[in-house]
Amino acid sequence: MARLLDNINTPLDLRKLDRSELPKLAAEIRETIIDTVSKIGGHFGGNLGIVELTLALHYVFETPRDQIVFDTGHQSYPHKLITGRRDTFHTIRQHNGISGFCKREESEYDVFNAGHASTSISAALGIAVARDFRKEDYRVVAIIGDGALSGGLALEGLNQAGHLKRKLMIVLNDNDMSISTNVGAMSGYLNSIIKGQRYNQAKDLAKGIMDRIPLIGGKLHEVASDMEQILKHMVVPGTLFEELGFKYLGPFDGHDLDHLIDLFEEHKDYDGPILIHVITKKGKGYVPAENKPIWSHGVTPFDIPSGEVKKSDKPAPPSYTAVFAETLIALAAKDPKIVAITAAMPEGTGLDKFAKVHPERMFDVGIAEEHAVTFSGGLATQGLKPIAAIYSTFLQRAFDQVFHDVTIMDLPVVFALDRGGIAGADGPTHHGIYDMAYLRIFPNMVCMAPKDENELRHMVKTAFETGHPTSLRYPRGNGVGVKLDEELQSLPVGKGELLREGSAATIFAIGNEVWPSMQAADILAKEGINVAVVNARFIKPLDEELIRRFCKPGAHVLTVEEGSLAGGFGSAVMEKAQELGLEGVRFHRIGIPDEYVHHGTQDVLRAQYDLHPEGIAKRVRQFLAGGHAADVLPVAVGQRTR
Ligand SMILES: Cc1ncc(C[n+]2csc(CCOP(=O)(O)OP(=O)(O)O)c2C)c(N)n1
Repeated sequence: MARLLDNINTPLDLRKLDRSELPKLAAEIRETIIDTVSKIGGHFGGNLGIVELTLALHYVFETPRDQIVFDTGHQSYPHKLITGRRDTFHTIRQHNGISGFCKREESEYDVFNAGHASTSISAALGIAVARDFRKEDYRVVAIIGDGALSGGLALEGLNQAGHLKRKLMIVLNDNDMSISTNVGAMSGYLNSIIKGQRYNQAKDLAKGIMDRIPLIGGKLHEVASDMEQILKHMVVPGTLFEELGFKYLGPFDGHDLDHLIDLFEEHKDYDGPILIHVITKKGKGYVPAENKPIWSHGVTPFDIPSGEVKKSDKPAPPSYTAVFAETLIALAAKDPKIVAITAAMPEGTGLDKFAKVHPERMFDVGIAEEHAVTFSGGLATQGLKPIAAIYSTFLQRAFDQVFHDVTIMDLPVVFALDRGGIAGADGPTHHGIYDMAYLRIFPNMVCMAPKDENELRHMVKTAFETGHPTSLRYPRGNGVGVKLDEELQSLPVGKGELLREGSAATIFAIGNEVWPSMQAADILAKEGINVAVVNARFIKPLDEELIRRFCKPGAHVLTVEEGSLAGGFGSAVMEKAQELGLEGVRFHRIGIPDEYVHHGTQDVLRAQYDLHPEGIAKRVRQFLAGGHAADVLPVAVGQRTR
């Protein structure tokens, strides 16, 4: 049977449909998402939950003239399917395919790029204010999830929106889930609104009954209505948003297309800030996703009938995340002062496992990285040993808190930065490639990165012993497969490890680029080129002894890092050489140049930047042949890289 979806090239086509046809279209969209994501993975549950909402919005609002801003953007798949990306949908999150998030470069319907949470209200308010400046009259809608609403940025946006009173609609897509179950007082408040709805329904029923009592009914009703007003403010519904200056409507069933369309029709021209609260179900329409909403948030390929994840036949080494969590659990068993903090990522950081063993010592603060860091600072002032496990890219949110609330006071907070380096299919918003550059600049910081999962274990232990703010960054994915030492060791702070001697050149590598550098050295050795390889271990403090030893006049020194070249590890090595007065060294840095890294598999992207053994070997050859950019210190520190 012909699909309606096949004729929807833009929302204009959608608006030509009769309302009665929309449920069929919704079913086709769900089917397409399930089919595609089961094959190539991706964000899932949130997309299944937002199908009706997306259709109703595009049906009523005149997009792209009216502007719809999605928060985070991981739930934009239905939106993509009806805004010209149906035919490329199978490429979503694939190298050179369409993005898994909203992207202005991709479509005029993608109003604002995202990937990090809690931005939609601020962005939409900016758009609304610009519209008013230009005396135009289009409508602006922000869609935000209950998880994203826990972010400080969202609350800052609400605060100003309620104050400015511009024409702006916020649709709160409340599925009671962040990636994990949503946490915090705001989440509790939203739940109380939902319960309050039942309370209101009960009140309505009571009112109806009273109205039907002759004579005294009217009087009774007056009293009851006063009571209801008082109770309403005491107990609940929508009042927080109303106090903030919004008209609040809801909560409504976010899967009732007809009602959603009526609702948006009726209120689309409301002249002020309005918040419409809808309740949706994560995973709606696909039972395994409805039953396992945490799994369904972002999935790898799975079998559609059973919902079983497709496993690879090859046994894989444990993930860095798992090794981190197990090590932390072991350390915490011996040290009651260790407490762990996550910002809405208990599963992603492995702290869900920690929470099972030490529930009272794990704090999920919601999507609130800034708060997570300052909260950790507070814990540290009282002698606790906080470890904030935050993805490298999300810690960027808390740059000032690391500075102001931790490093200036030299508080021994540990930052465990998972997803350090190229993250893969989530693309530019999610690659953790700046942490070495943005953390090493702070006095008092110790920054390290393990070469493999075994070294990670020792670094977790070491991080608690430095007495300073300390970061350790490790990549997304499985470890190298090395043997894990039984005994945890304390590593000497600021000391690297010479892994291989060689006279032609020296590679200073950091973190997960150490073993690829060793493999590159193997490749080169077969060609008669012998290079030394140093596992730097520390980005800060650097091992001055090793730098002095290898940075001799005329020496060829390469640095390799899965991070930004600007300000990163290689820059640190060059700065140190200059500081030590080591002149005449020829440097070449391998890493991420001054551009955003697109999405794709980690392997493909690493190869693109010569961060794999063959790439490193190629660069060494080119460098030694003098055919590639090399800078001679201290004349210049800038360099071409590719
Ligand atoms: C700053 C930031 N921290 C963490 C994340 C990881 N993250 C992506 S989606 C998500 C949950 C969002 O929940 P919600 O807004 O309720 O949307 P839902 O998926 O439930 O529709 C989280 C924590 C992020 N994208 N950005």
